[in-house]
Amino acid sequence: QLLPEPSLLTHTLLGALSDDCSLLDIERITQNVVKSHIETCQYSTEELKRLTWNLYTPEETRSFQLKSAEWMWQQCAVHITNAIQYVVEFAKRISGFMDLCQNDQIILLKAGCLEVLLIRMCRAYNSTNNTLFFNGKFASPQFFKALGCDDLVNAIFELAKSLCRLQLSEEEMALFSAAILLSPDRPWLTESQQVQKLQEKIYLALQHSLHMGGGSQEKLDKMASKLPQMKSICNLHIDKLEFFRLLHPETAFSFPPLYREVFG
Ligand code: CLR
Repeated sequence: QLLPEPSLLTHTLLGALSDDCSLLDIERITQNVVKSHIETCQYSTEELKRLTWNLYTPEETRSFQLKSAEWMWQQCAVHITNAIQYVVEFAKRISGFMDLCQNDQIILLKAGCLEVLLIRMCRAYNSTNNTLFFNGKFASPQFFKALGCDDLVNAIFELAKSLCRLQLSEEEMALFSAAILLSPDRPWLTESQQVQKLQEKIYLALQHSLHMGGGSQEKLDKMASKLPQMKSICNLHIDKLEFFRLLHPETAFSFPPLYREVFG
C-alpha cells in the first residue's frame, strides 16, 4: 500500500498542523462559523421547508413576465442587496475578520459576497420543481424572463441544482462560505498573509467536518469544482449589469447604494 488510508492522511495532516491549530481550535472555529451562519442566513430551514409548496401561480408568473426590465431589475437588486446585508453580518461575526484592516474587509466582501450568496442559495432551492425562493414564494427560471438575461438566470438555477445535489450540511455550507470569503488571493489585499492564515484554519475545520460527517476528500473536491461556475456567474452578472446601465442609466442609478457599491 503506497498511500495511507484517507483517515490516516487527515490525521497526519491535522497532527502536522497541531502546533499552529489544535483540534480544540478547529472545534472552536467550527462552532463560531456555524453559529454566525445560522444567525445570519435570513431564512431558517424550517421556514423554507414550510414554504416549499408556496409557488407562484401561472397567472402570477405571467404577470411578472410582462413587467418592464427596469422594474424587474430594481426588484431583484433590492432582494440581492437585502441578502448581501446578511452576508456582511456573517463576515463580521467570523472571529478574526474584524481584526483585519478595514480596507481588506471591504475588498473581501466586495469580491466574495455574491459567491457566498450563491452557496446559500441552495438552501432556498427546490430541486423537485426547479424553483428558487423569491419574495415569499418559489419561482421558476421563466419567472425572471423580464430581466432579459436568460443565460444568467439559467446559469444560477443550474448552479443551485448542482450544489443541491452535494447535499451540504449547514456546517459544511457555513465553513465553505467562510473559506471563500477569506480568499487570500483577492487583488489589492494589504494583509493577505493574515487572510491566508484564517482561511487555512477554516479549511482544516471544513476537512475535519467532512471527515466527521463520514464524507471524504471527494466531497471537498466536488465543492471546489463549483468555484469556476460561481466565478463565471459573478462575471456574467457584472456584464449584464453594465449592459443594463447603458440602456437604463436612471434606473441603475436608483438601485440600492450597497448594490451599486458592491457591483459598481
Ligand atoms: C439566495 C439566498 C439568500 C436569499 C436570496 C435572496 C435573493 C434571491 C437569491 C436568494 C437567489 C437568486 C435570486 C435572488 C433574487 C433574484 C435572483 C432569486 C434566494 C434571481 C435568480 C434573478 C437574478 C437576476 C439578477 C442578477 C439581475 O439567502
